[in-house]
Amino acid sequence: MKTLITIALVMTVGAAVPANELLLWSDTPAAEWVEAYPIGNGAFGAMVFGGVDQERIQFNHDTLFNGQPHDYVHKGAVEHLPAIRKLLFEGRQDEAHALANQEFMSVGHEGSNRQRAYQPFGDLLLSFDAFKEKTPDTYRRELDIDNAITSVTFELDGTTFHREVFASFPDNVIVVRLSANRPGAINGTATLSSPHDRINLTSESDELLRMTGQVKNGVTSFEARLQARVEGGTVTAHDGKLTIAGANEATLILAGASSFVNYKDVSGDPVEKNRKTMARLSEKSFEEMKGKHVEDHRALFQRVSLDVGTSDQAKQPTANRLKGFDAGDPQLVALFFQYGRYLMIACSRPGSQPANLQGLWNESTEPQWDSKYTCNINTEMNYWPAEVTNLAECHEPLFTALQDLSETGAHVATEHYGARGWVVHHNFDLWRGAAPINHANHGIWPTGGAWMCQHLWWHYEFGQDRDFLENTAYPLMKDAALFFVDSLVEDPRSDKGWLISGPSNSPENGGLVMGPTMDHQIIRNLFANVIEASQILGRDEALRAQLADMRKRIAPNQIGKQGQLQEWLEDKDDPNNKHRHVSHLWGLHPGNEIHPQQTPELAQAAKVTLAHRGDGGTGWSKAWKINFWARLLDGDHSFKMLQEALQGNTYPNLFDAHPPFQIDGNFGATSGITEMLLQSHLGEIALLPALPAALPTGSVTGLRARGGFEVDITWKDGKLLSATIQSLTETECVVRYGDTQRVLKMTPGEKVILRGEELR
Ligand code: FUC
Repeated sequence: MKTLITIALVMTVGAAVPANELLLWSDTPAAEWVEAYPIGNGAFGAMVFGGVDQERIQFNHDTLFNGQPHDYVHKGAVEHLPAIRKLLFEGRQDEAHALANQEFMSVGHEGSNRQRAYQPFGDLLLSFDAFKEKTPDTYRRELDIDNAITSVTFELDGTTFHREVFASFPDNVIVVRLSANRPGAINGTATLSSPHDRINLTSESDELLRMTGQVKNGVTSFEARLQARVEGGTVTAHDGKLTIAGANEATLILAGASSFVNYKDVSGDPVEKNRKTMARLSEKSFEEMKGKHVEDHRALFQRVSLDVGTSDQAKQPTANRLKGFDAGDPQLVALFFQYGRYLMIACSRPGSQPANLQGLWNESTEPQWDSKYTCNINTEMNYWPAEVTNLAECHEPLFTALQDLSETGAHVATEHYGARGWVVHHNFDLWRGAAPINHANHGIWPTGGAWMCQHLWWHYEFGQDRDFLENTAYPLMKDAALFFVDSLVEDPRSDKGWLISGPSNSPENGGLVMGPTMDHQIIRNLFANVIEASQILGRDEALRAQLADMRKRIAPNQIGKQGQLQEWLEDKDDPNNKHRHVSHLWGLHPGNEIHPQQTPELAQAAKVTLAHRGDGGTGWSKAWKINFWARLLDGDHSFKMLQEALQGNTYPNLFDAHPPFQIDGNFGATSGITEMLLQSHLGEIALLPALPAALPTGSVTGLRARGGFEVDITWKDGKLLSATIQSLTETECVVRYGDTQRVLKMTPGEKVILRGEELR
């Protein structure tokens, strides 16, 4: 046991945080996929099981989807739009569903109206025959999220074996290191497997194994390439395996690539890509690769620290802390918060695909909901923590996808709505399908693109990058707004002249309608952001005026007869409906139009709605409620939702359990914990706005606030001790703590330290 503790300490030396704080660990190998530990470099990643005699490293590449480049547009759908709206205005929803299902949905593969699914790549399997049927004397498996290395250490027959696995972004490979404290002790085989078609294993040399194939039910081809380097001993290739014998140490390097070039083109050469990747590493030692990997990861990860106290429970295997999680284990809050940041770095880096429903990690050829991109909550939730927890670069893959979607979505806007601009419905896939899918009773929801535009605006708000605003964000946001300029309609049933959205859905609740509240909140937000951006850039004055005029006429939030916020135009909410989506609270979070201080009546109505919906729900639903309650400035209820999520919707490897695994809940929780400590959506920086009693003392560094600020906060006994605010630009900001406000005038780079007493 002593050896193991020493190793754990040695491995975290040099980290900015105390040992063990940023570790997931277990005293057994993973029996299930959701016990394995995830690693990733944005595009290429794996789940590492840590078996003693059989190690399974199940790997993914984020470009492996089934299907092929495809335009999902339903030509001529627009002809039926007036009739669908008319049926809805007349209250004939069943007929509207029937007509829309027939005439308005995507035209997908072989007549289906569905999109395509994310796929696993394959397995790297290591076998150690000498360990078969033996029980090690000691065993420890870890995921150190501070250095992004997962490791296994065990003692067997007097020898200590150590395995480290990481996915390097700079080198674009997965690296496995096998070592032992006795020379010549490394003996075993390594092979590759895949569930796809035309799998072929070949060796070009004794050190190299290649696996080629083609995605089942798809056209994308791929290659995985495994190189073994041994120190002492030998490596030989035969029968589709690499055999290592009598080595002191061995390094396995795995590269993976596909023929995907972009959503319209799959003519790339994965063999050539891998050859280049490997060639670049030919002179690099394991230590060099590891050093570069750790440095790259920490450059992002260590920007933020969170300390809310230590827990005795950290001495327990991580999974044992979940069921009984409460205020007595504050360290798990920090670990879960940082785990979300770890996962973001691992599954979304510049050049990769955005984080899908499972981030990057998927072992099934038929994953739940195709493990694609559901943008009626899930995709956006994935990116809630990106800016505020100082991982702005990780946001980029979403923006690249939005560029694609603005192209496919423009075709949908024309063919389905006769409108300018672009539109995305509730899902997209690698082929950037943007038309409605599955069924009219949830698939026709035109505000997916508009919601994702909020992320473009946030990227500007937090980072103040005018170039990004001008060249990337504004053109996309403006065109997204144009879609609604052309497609909002005046409600003929009312004399109020309200503009409404539709046909649409309040996500997944109640079927096709005209004018769901959420749509209006999203569109108001989009219009406001386009107006502000156009002012900053000094552009499009006429459009700005038009958007401002239309914005005022969009149907407002309404409070219903039970005091609830209405989900629809009509006052028909069922107080017993526990539906997981609480879409009409979008304006509370992630929107900014409902707030206890600025719109107290609406905030009260939001509370009534949350009371009706209850504290249950899927993983992401609870995660959203952490954020909602923090925005309602009720830190204790927010913490309760975190407790619900950890106790009931978290797997042993801390993956969110929808169930099944869906990564949004991880990111939603990281965002929610941040919202307890810092909010900046109302033109002021609110310090500790929703601090729960369960976290009375702590500190956080490196969070970001809108307007271009970095913020550190320390607190004790539930009260602010100090806050450090650094400005990126020449600016003025308002800082709030409770009811007290302070105005700061700052120059670029200036740091202002505020003491708690000054703000009380
Ligand atoms: C939406 C949600 C489900 C699930 C799916 C991927 O449809 O309603 O709960 O998260 O997306």
